[in-house]
Amino acid sequence: MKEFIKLKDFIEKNGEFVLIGHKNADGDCIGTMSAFAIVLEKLGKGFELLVADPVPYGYLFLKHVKDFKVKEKHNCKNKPVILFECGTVERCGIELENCGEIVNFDHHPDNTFYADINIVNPEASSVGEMGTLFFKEFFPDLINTDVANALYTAIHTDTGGFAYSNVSKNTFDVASFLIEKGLDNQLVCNEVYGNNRIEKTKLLGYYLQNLKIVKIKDFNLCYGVLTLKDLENFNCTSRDTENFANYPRGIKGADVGVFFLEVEKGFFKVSLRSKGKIIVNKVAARLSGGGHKFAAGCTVKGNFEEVFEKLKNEFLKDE
Ligand SMILES: [Mn+2]
Repeated sequence: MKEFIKLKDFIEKNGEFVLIGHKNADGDCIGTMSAFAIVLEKLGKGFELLVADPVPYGYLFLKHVKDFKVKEKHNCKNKPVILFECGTVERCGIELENCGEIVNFDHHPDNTFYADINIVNPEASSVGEMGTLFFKEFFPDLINTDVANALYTAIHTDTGGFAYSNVSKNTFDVASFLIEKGLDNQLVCNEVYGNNRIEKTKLLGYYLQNLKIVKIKDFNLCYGVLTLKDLENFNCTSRDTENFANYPRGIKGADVGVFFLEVEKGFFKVSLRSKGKIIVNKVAARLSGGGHKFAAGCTVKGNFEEVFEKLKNEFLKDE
């Protein structure tokens, strides 16, 4: 990408950076931020790492992730900022003041190109894939096992383990390159997928036990719901529900899977996943959310029944 050279200049000319992820940052976002932090450190640069929500436990093994600060507001003091996977500045969920030059590093098709440097590639499986290509081009000697593990975490989690429609030849090429650079893929998979709290696994059991499947027009939607009360009953928080959205789609006969998670009293985060027949980001966008064609989300106000009706009505409006 020709914008990569602008990012390289941006990194070289500045000394202190603010790296910021999107709200409810996922493995892709967190892994890529970790990789950038390691490379910046090796270049002798300073940085702060900010997110709006606590990092899910499975990513805490990545370098610098324990140093992520959870913030509602932040004064950037005119330092340069890199926003990861934020289609708009607001998407970071942190109220930012006095941003310096901004880099927008994303792979979502609904990105609004709001920054001074926009590096947006909707063809990429993940920002981890984009980050790997960037480092491979400009800082190949700085990619060690820690960087490779962080980028591989990003790619592996955002592609469902190389399973989704976003995977391309590039995705496998960068994975292969990361192996050359010392990737410990077993460590990554054990940490990310093999380290679940038992409370989380029991919550997952309850969630799966209560999945339902309904027909909307000509397609089947499978969904699961967790309320704040459910989380409390299982001694869990929203941090324990990462990837829960992928299970309903995995059901035979389901075209779309939906996970409804109550994130605040009377507000549900709605995560939509499609097997490929139904496009879901249009519906999410009409409910003030967004995302990819086959993986999108939004937050909707109401009790569960109201939220479900709103979503169903949006699907009915689709041609
Ligand atoms: Mn991503």
